[in-house]
Formats: sequence, C-alpha cells, structure tokens
Amino acid sequence: MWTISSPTSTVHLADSTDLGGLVSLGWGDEWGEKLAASPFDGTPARVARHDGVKVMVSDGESVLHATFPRSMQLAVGDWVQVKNETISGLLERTSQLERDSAESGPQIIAANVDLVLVVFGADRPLKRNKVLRFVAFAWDIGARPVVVVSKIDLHEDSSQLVSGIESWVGDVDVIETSIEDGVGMDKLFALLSGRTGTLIGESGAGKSSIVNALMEDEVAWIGDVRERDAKGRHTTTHRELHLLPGGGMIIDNPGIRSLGLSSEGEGVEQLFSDIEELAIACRFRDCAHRTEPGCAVLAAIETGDLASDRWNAYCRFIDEQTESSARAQSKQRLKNARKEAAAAQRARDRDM
Ligand SMILES: Nc1nc2c(ncn2[C@@H]2O[C@H](COP(=O)(O)OP(=O)(O)OP(=O)(O)O)[C@@H](O)[C@H]2O)c(=O)[nH]1
Ligand SMILES: [Zn+2]
Repeated sequence: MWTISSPTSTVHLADSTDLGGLVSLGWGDEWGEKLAASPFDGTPARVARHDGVKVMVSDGESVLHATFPRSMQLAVGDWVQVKNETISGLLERTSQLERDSAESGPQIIAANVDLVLVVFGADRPLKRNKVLRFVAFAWDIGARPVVVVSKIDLHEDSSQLVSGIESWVGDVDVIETSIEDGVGMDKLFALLSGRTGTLIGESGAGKSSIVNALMEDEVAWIGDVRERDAKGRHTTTHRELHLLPGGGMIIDNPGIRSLGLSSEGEGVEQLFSDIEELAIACRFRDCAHRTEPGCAVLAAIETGDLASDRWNAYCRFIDEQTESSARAQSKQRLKNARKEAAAAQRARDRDM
C-alpha cells in the first residue's frame, strides 16, 4: 500500500491482493490472468481520463494522476499497472477505438469497450447502409454492436422501423428509447451492467441525451479527488469513464464524438456472414459475386436461397467501402506529392 498526497486530499491505492474495488470498474478473471502474465511490476488500475502528459487512473478505491513513458500509447478504458505514480505496464486490450487524424496519424481514443451503442434518431429517415456501416464498425474494433433507435416519441409507428432494422442487422439487438418518457433506459442499464459501453452515431442522433439520462444518478467515485478551480471553488474532476447505477460503465469523449467511420475488417464478414458462407463455393477466390462464372452467390439468388434484396444491400455496402477507401488513398497521394514538392523546393533553395 502506498500513499500519495495532493494539496486537498490524501488517497490510498489498494494492494494488488485486494481487487474488490476493481470489479466495480469491470475487472474480471480475464484481466486477472493478463495481470498474472505481465512481466511488469505494479498494481492494477483503469484509465478514467487522458490528459496528454498524465492519465487519471482508478482502482475503484481511489484515483491518482499518473505519468507514463512516452513510448506508451494509452487511452481511456485501458487497464494498466501503476508503480510509484507511474504507469509501469499496459494489459492487452480486448478492443480499441481509433481515430485517424491527418496531423498525428492514428490515435487510440478508447479501449476495452464491450458494447457500442449505435444511435439513430427516429425523427429522420434511416439509411440502411449507414446502419450497416456503424454496426460493422463496432465488430471491427472488437466490440458488440447494439442498435439504439432514439426519440421514438417523435415517431408514429416505431415498431415498423425496428422490424425493418432487425431485418438488416440479423442477430444484433435493437432497442427503442425516448428520453421524454424514459422508454428503454432499463434495457440499456441491464445491457451495460458489468460492461463498458460507448455511443456512436451522427450529430443530433440523441447520444448526449441518452448519456445524460443514463448518468442522472451517476455513481460517485470512491476517493474522487475534489479539486479547486481558479476561484477556489470545489469542482469534481472531469472524467471520461462514467460509472452507472447497476454496475455499468460509459466512455464518452470528444474523440468518439468526431469519429469518422470506415470498415474494412471482419465487421463486413460478420455482417454478411450468409453471403461470405456461400462465397466459399465460388469458383474464383477473388469472386466479386457480380458477373463471374461459377459464382455460388449468384446461383443462390437464382434458386431463391438468397434474397436479391440482401445481395443488393451487400453490393451497395461494398461499393461504398471501395469508394471511401479510394477517396482516402487519393487524398494520401496528394499529401505525399505536396510533401515531395516541398522537399524538392527546400533542396533547390539550399543549392542556390
Ligand atoms: N423528443 C425527443 N427529443 C430528443 C430525444 N433525445 C434527444 N432529443 C433531442 O434531439 C436533439 C439532439 O440530441 P443530442 O442528444 O444533442 O444529440 P447528439 O447525438 O448528442 O448530437 P451531437 O452532440 O451533435 O453529436 C436535441 O434537441 C434533443 O433534445 C428524445 O428521446 N425525444
Ligand atoms: Zn461469387
């Protein structure tokens, strides 16, 4: 046990043998095993906020602002080991959300997210491809997607809307919510219990409203450091990992809010697992299932085993993916060309 002092408080971080508080932050056997296998020394804690040079971590009993090696890329939600107010180890993530920023390259904005709540407002038209892309994104990052149809108080017949979405996304849960009358909140609390969730969706979809409704009774952090602002008032430290009543957690930060979406990984395969399965029997390994001879997917449409609607959705989805990755590539080429031109100019300037 060690003690740290700050101007306003003294907090204690627990012994590694006393893991009770960690459970309230989502700790379980899986993490215990990763900790046991870690070559590093230090007590476990979870990152609740990233401040650039320091991270705020908690072990469920107390909070601490710790420094970390520059080589270590940390994100809110990470499970880490702490020693002497420094992060000594990072436990392998189960999932990670990344944002690709033009200036600094890929940046991890959240880690160890179990559930991604994909929020769509019932007050505006719903595009199938958009729903599919968000759902695929959740699978890509290693999390489980849940579709949330918000603002159902503004829709006359939301059940039709929901069954439409269900027919697109297969086994994914679809939950209706309204913050006007609290519909669906109990389901969200139950889903999130013991899990870490985050919300994604377009601007205005209703994410903040749901987060606020979930956090109305936010559980206070034990050992939370109360800080004084410039005027000497007490303020509660701002966190990005929130504890909900019922034992769930929500990660919410500006990075997640400005997430651009693309999915090139396993999410697509999972989303269209029926088509991927049929495709095993295609004659050509790189069959695009459009016009190729010996295509098992086209054959299944012919026999009625695969709905042509479903195939259309697949084609549109793939086309959109291809388009957006082509756009990204041409942007990158332009950037490289500009860089090269600037370097050539500098070389010429030097030689003059
Ligand atoms: N009637 C009704 N309005 C809602 C509901 N949820 C959100 N709204 C309204 O919808 C608008 C957008 O909601 P926000 O929660 O700000 O949406 P957001 O997804 O957080 O938007 P960004 O912050 O831009 O990403 C606001 O005017 C909300 O008051 C709901 O359940 N019912
Ligand atoms: Zn094929």
